[in-house]
Amino acid sequence: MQRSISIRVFIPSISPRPGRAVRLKLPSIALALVAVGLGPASVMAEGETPTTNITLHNASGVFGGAGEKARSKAGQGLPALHSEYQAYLQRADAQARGPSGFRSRNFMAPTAAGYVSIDTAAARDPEVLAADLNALGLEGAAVFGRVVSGDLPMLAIPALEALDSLQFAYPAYAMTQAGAVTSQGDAVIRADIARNTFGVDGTGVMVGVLSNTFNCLGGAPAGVASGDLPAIAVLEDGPCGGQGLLNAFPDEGRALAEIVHDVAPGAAIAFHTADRGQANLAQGIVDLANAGAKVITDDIIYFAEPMFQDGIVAQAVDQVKARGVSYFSAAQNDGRRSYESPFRPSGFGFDFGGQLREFHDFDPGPGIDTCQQITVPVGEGLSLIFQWDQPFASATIGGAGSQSDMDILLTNAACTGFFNDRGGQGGENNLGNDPVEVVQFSNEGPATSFGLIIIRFAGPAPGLMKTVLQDRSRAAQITINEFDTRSGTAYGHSNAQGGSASAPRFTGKRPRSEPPHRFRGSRPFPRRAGSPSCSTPPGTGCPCRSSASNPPSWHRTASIRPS
Ligand SMILES: [Ca+2]
Ligand SMILES: [Ca+2]
Ligand SMILES: [Ca+2]
Repeated sequence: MQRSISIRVFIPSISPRPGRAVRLKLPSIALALVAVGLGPASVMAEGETPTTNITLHNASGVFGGAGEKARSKAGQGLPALHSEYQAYLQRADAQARGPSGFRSRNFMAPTAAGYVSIDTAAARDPEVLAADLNALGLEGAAVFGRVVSGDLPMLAIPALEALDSLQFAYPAYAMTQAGAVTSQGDAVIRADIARNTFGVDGTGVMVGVLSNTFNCLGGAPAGVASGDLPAIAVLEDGPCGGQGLLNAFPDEGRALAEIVHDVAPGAAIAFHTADRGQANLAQGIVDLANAGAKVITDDIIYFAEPMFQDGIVAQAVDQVKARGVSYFSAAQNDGRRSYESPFRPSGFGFDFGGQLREFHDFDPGPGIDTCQQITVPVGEGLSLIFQWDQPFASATIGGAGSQSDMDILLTNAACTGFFNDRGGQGGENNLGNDPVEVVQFSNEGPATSFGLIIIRFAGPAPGLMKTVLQDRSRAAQITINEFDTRSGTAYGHSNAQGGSASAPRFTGKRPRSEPPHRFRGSRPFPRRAGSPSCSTPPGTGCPCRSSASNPPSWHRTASIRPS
């Protein structure tokens, strides 16, 4: 059944300021009126009653029916994942292939053998939530602060709704940082020179490594035999055979360890998986420090880590830093694929439950443009993370969470129809939860031109909003065609107060998507430092420190793949 909701057009605040002309670009929704042929667009003055409705294709899938916005404890694609998995189990070939044969259309979904890695926030006591989730079959539960993470049977997703102990649950969307070059790390950071000059080789120091997995491909014994690896203490390995971005390249942990061994052949190495959610990564950082690691490195980002404050993983980094650990996290390769802006009222929006839900004006000038054009080539996957500068509920026990419900929605090029039936939309009810939305979309064609709209659905306008195109290599093919601010993309624990960001140094052929000047000398590879971040205790509000006042420490590394 397809339902739709009526979208009304308001123009309450477009009257020009004295002495200043308003250049009104064809507003997307006014365009929509014409495009869908539902009658003449009517532009109304403030106070008038809207009379013209338009219909957005399948909008009910994003917002629910009229009236209250749908609120589900399991969000960001978890219900869709459950439906997909159920449909798979009913297929004729599922019996033979088993749970491991399941492949979600959501290319980000962190699934493995019938389970999905989730991050959850407790409504009250995290230990009570952990017990409730364990009763639903959660594997590898980890508790850190307010967050409980682990691998949940996908069939148990509907049961989350009934848990009083649960505030919200999301898939633990994450990614490792892989490259195409094997271990040039030694020469790149000139460790060979340092060893000879200072007579050091890491003897007496333990290095902790966190990444997806260590020995799913089975190469560890050979690595030890060939001298590429020392004997490694594996505190916890990740699940093998996992799907999603995080496990696209298994055993990056072993690749990292091989580089560490090249650089510091005398150092002991310990590994802990960064899989199974943010709490497991945070706990793994602490566990490595407890095991004696004095230097810890990882190449993971969880997409829902806060951009504007220290989340639980960054808090774990800060914690071990205070104990004397040096922490290095890969800053990844997202260049400047980020849009940053305060919320600008456009005067346009739609009526939902009797209230105006206002669209963001992307045009910083006098014009108004509520539809940001983007190009997604056929076959490409879009994964867009959207956050705003309000407190994360998950960052602190008892925190109030987001005061506003902001949405980001992927539409057709004219911004008249949603694609929620083919991908994940950023339309969660965020009030009291984390201020984060994720858009996930695999373009099966034929269209390549799309639009993005940002909506202030409820609560005050954020002071700063930010999107990051967060995808390995594929994002280079996706272009933001207007109002692109090309802002910094390093966020999460690589931006923590206590950590240092590592950027891969380019050592091979230049990808055609990047201009040559970026690769001269020892410039860091594409990622630009300096997403804003909070300097105050999390949950108490979120004044941001700018990139200028928070210069990260940059360290060169090589790109990696396990040998
Ligand atoms: Ca404007
Ligand atoms: Ca536009
Ligand atoms: Ca929202």
